[in-house]
Amino acid sequence: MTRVFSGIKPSGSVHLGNYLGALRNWAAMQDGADTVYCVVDLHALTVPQDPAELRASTLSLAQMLIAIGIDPERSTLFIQSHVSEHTECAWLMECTASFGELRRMTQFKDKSEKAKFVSGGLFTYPALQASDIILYDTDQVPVGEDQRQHIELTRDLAERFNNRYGQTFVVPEAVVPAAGARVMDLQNPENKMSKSEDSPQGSVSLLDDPAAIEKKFKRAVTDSDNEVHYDPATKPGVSNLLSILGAATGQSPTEAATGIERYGDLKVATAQAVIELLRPVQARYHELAADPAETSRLLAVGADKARTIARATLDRAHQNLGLLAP
Ligand code: ATP
Ligand code: LTN
Repeated sequence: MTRVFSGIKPSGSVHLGNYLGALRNWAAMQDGADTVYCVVDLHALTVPQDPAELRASTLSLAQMLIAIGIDPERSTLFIQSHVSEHTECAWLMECTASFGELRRMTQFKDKSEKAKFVSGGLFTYPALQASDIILYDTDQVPVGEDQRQHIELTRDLAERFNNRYGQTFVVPEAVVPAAGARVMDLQNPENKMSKSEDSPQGSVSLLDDPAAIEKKFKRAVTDSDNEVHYDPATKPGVSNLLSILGAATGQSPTEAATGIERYGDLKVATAQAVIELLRPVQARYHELAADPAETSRLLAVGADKARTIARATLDRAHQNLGLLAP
């Protein structure tokens, strides 16, 4: 059976880009594949975190994943720091990656240019991500467009390790959705919608209430030529709205434009589609948030399942590397 793995950071509130670009696909892939999903809390540590906030957002993100349809009975759902094999394997991947390769990662370049403090972890982050993936003999990794380069690196590292030490890791591939793979910020449509960027008006949280969603779409930045058509290069704002409307209603962005003539109508139609898309997710989330002990229990079961798989892979890697067995 195909093994699927993906991860998401507890670095802020989950937004529409996360949902359309990745999470919706995570839920859909449960039919017909063996799915493993992880809240990658260690990845959030590349920048300083407030301890109480990190703890709360890790639990709340796990509840959000269940709310969007990840079924802890069918999928293995766990928290990265509960399975220490991830950091152990990260060292093996750091020693497999070259300095030049890590330096070429665009996420590192973007984030390090903006940050006041650039941690070593921000640089080696893709080695930890590669470990997350290869520990589970992963075939497919559902992610948004921005993660393609990290999955390419993971493939290169797995292949290099296998060439040096013999067949050890499965070489994974990225699965990027046709629609919604890169949702842009509503205020700065040249930038992707992001959890950790400070752009509350540009980012639609999955927990925003209908009034807030409507307001954000009504204020979305467009352009001055008043023509509703899809052309991301010259009309980034309008094209982003069409992509969102299309992804929310199961159409291509061009199809979504049919019959809409005014920007105001496009904004209202997109807001309505998003409100309807999120309504059931929000209802389920609020139910789950009322019972944190049950979520913790489910996550402990998930961590046990994950550890069994990860340990076997790491033991195989140690053996092939020539590390002396204890
Ligand atoms: P941060 O802003 O803190 O880097 P993020 O919003 O990019 O966070 P992640 O936890 O890094 O979120 O990503 C979780 C998943 O969501 C990944 O698969 C990523 O590709 C996808 N994703 C993130 N932002 C977008 C976006 N704007 N459009 C589509 N997919 C996205
Ligand atoms: N780097 C990713 C999050 C992430 C991930 C993973 C995604 C960490 N480990 C493993 C897929 C598979 C991000 O910034 N979105």
